[in-house]
Amino acid sequence: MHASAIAHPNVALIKYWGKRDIAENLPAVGSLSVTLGALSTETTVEFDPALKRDVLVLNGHEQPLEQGRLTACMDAFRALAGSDEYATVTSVNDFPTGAGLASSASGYAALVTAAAAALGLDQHESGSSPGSGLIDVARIGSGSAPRSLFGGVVLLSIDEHGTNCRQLTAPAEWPLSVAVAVTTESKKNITSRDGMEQSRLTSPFYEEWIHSHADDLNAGIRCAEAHDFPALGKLAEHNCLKMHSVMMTTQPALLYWSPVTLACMYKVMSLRADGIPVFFTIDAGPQLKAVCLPDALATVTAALHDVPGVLRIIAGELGEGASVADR
Ligand code: 2P0
Repeated sequence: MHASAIAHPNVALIKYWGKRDIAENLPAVGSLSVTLGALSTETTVEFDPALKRDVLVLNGHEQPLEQGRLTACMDAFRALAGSDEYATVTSVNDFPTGAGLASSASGYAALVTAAAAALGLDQHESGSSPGSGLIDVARIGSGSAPRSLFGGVVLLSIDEHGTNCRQLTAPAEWPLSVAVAVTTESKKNITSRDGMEQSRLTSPFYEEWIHSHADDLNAGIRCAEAHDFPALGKLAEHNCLKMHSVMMTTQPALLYWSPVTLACMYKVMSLRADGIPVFFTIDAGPQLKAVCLPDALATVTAALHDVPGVLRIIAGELGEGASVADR
């Protein structure tokens, strides 16, 4: 009753910030993302009838089960699987955890993939894609996690039934590269979960963010389907800055950028002015992600590496969806 799975984090180009339903962890808006092949989480789930509760060991350290997040996800999984056993979940990230690099997305995607494999549930799902049950369970763990179940360019949409998620383009179908400029290895002070609720309650721009989001998402889908890189870049930077304007006008302010983040933004804009196909996006942390066409990756990586304060660059191609590593 154990299995391991590997999943990659993802970065949203059309972002999610704010919830429709806190108890269900249902995002207020859909999102469009790319899966990052260069970063990985490996998670092992071992069900054990002797356990009286779930246990989480993250990067070698047992964790307090904060906010009941893991428990809520595992309870949803047990309901789906018709099981009542608790499990030990052992997860390792090969990148900074809780620092705006979507470790919760890859973590929960790997968790549900491993848990399903441990119980043989994945063999009942149709085809090779995760079924809607697993998508909803991953979402209970983290609103961005369903996206990491898929590779390439991924769409997460919200409707009256809950969460839907699917691949828009496979990595080989539309090859893109991503360079992550790591500006700190530290954990952020405020989690996305708490931050987005504060934004909903206090930012004067929150309503407009929600109101204008469907147009951004639909335009993003059209760009991905047409493989229109320049149009996707313009839209993604606009959507990113719109989300950060909501964050900055939250009370107390959520200012996730550092001076190094800003310097990287200027660097990306100047590369683009020189004809390099690249755009930036930034999440709930100071790391900058530069998305580019594969031929530009070496130039983009070198340019960001030279920005003072950048600690290192993690660069690579788009990754595949979560997969079982061992059972
Ligand atoms: C995103 N972020 O779309 C946005 C952009 C961060 C900024 O989804 O509460 O860790 O677990 O659903 O998924 C981060 O939020 O939050 C996130 P929960 P999650 O990628």
